[in-house]
Amino acid sequence: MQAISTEELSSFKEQCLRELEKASNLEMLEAVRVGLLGRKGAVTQRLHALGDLAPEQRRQAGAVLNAIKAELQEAIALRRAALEAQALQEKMREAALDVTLPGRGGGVGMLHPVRTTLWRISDYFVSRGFVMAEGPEVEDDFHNFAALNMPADHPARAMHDTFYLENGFVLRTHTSPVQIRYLESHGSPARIIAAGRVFRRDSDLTHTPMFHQVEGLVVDQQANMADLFGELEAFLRHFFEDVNLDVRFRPSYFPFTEPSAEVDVRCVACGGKGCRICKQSGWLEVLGCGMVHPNVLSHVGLCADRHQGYAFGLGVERLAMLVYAVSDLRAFYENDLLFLASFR
Ligand code: 2U9
Repeated sequence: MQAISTEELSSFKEQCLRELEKASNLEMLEAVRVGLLGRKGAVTQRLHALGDLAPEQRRQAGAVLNAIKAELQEAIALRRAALEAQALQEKMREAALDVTLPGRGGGVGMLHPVRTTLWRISDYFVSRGFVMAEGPEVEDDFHNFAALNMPADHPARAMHDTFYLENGFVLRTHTSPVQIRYLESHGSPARIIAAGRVFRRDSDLTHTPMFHQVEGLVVDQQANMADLFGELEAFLRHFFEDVNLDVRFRPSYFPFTEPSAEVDVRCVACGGKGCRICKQSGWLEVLGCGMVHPNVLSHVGLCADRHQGYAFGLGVERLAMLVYAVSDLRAFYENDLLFLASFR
């Protein structure tokens, strides 16, 4: 066989290196490697063909070819490392998260109108020196009923549409048990308000099974009906933002107060002329109140001869409906964002 010239081997090497450079990804590089250094690759075939040469030429060409093979192996390794780094960069770019992107649909929340109303009411009474008291929503029969002068079989229990739980417990039907617990632990004098959720089995335009009450209680040695009426009139004029608002007290009945009264304000919708909201009466009932029944004082261990007290209670949703002119109480609890956002 004819000798292989140095020029030919050098141009073969250049050609191999150009092919290598054309490999733009790892798959192409592997194909080039097999095409050059694989069992039937161009370099391998040339090495096999050395056997046909005369010994001196075989030695010379063999040395050059082996040097080319080593150079190609090194070039392939370098190219593979570069392509692997490039592939990793691409993968990282694709998987990258832009943590500075703004979130989707992140609206700003707001207080529920019932909560705003409850806070307005309790803030007012706190400004009048009342202390906020709290208690459990699951109550026993004594604190929810018996201590409030409603012994078993008392007809007033039926008015409360109670949710009964196991072992004689109930979901509190009013916040009055909070005051009972407060009087049990603190005694007299007391000047407190209890505000929170109460539960009754009732649901229509003006009732939901869960609603909120704010109740107030003053117990000392001289609390009287005149103070009670004055306190409530001032509160209602503040709440409805009308310093001349007409307020009237009507005799009523509650088991836990004696005497008892219901409180009306001149209709804030029609000014007293008569409308759908006041059912043409010109007045809106907004509160209940009275002097704490002596039996209630006795139940918390206070001597009814030496202590007296007044109490009042209101439904927060009812007042919220009046100030915000909402006709269906259930709208407050349907989670309609359009309805709720209208109170912003
Ligand atoms: C104690 C003693 C007496 C709380 C009172 C009312 C009158 C009243 C209603 C208003 C609307 C309930 O939500 S409503 O249906 N409440 O009319 N509540 S006096 O009397 C008490 C409380 C605690 C120890």
